[in-house]
Amino acid sequence: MNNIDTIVSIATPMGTGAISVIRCSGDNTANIINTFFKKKLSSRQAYYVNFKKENIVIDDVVAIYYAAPKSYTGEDMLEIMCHGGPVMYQLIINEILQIDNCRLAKPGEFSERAFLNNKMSLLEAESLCALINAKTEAAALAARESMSGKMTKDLLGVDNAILKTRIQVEALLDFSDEDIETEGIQSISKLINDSKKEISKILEKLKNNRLLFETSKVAVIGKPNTGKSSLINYLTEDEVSIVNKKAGTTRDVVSKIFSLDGVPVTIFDTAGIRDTNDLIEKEGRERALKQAASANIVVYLYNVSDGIDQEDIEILSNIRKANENILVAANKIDLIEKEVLEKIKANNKEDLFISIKENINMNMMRNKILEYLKSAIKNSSSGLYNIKNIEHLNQAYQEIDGIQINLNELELIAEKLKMAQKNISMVLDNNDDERVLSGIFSNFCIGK
Ligand SMILES: Nc1nc2c(ncn2[C@@H]2O[C@H](COP(=O)(O)OP(=O)(O)OP(=O)(O)O)[C@@H](O)[C@H]2O)c(=O)[nH]1
Ligand SMILES: [Mg+2]
Repeated sequence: MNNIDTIVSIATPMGTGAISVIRCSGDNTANIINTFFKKKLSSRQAYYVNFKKENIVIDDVVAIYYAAPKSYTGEDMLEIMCHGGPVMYQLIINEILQIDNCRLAKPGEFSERAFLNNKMSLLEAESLCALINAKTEAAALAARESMSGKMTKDLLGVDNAILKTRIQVEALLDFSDEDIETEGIQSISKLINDSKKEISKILEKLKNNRLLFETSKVAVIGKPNTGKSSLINYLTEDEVSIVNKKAGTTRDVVSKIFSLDGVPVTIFDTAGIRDTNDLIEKEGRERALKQAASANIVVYLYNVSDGIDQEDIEILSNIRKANENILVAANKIDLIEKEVLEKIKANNKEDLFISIKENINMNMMRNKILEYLKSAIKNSSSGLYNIKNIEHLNQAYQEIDGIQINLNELELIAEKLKMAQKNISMVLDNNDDERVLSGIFSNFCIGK
């Protein structure tokens, strides 16, 4: 541990507040305590003390010393709670930085040290990162749960169960007694089914939670006057866009971030697409198509009274070239007779039929958007919910799912179980250098 810098950072948000917390971690912590408090602090006790530069009191503070290894980082640590405001904490930090080998911490460096000192698994560190970056309450709660190590525990449980199964399979390979074989195969079959169910449960949770940690993009596209701006206002419960009976109301792309049942979503309202000579409208149309290409999903609206015409088909095929995830919805169903609607529905079974104005089938709309988002993840989010983790677990599931329980296939069963375990260990692996080097810690905020 020698020659490692002692790192110093503000641990509370920048700006004004009643109290600021400064954190130090490293070998020189005791030196900092001696220099500025001129007394010994017992570990894990709060002291009300003066932070002094020579004999001048800079601030009266509460200080807690955490002796290694019983600290967040596993190193000697000190937390100083000084009076709030950037001037005071900066004064104190500047003084501490005068001590040998003390420097400012990089983002996430405390957690990185905690990880390197085996204080937390990479999975926990990643969950912590997800917690810090959570955009909605649901995201924060899900991150908190996985940070508590539950997911790690569940994964370790499956890993253990598969290992147990492998041992039974290997043992069976050495037997030729028929009774033992029948009993053994039954027991293996049960163990395999249990593991499959458990992996599937964890996988589902990962997929669901994953949506919470990235802001998905939804682009609303359609011809003029189909209700795009009305939909944005409805979903965001806000007057984001101007709604008007005049076609061509929206010219620019308007966006708003909101929580769709806890899932952070940025929704984009776009200009209605039609053939036009109006240069501003033309530009709006180009922007709308660009937005459709970069969104996770496109909601395509048409007016149910007009039906899907040639122009819609052309626009849709244009969008489809860049984005396959299109939820098509017919709006304004309040304007047509029930019997007519039933006929149109029968001919367009895939579409969703709604009335934004009269709030018909709008819950279905919200659920459909969420369902589409789940299967339309574009960018790889950070942390536990990384696409790679999902792929590894998926692979583990496939391996186990592919097992034929048969006495003549014991070697193949053992091999598939081994592969499943290998994939689970990729998610669990504490020493996954690639992930560490890819800078997961740099996504953390300063002071964490
Ligand atoms: N009857 C009925 N009218 C609706 C419904 N949804 C929207 N409208 C009306 O349709 C008109 C156009 O709505 P907007 O939301 O401005 O449509 P838009 O697609 O954004 O239009 P542009 O920006 O011009 O492309 C407004 O008068 C809305 O009140 C609906 O479900 N039923
Ligand atoms: Mg509009």
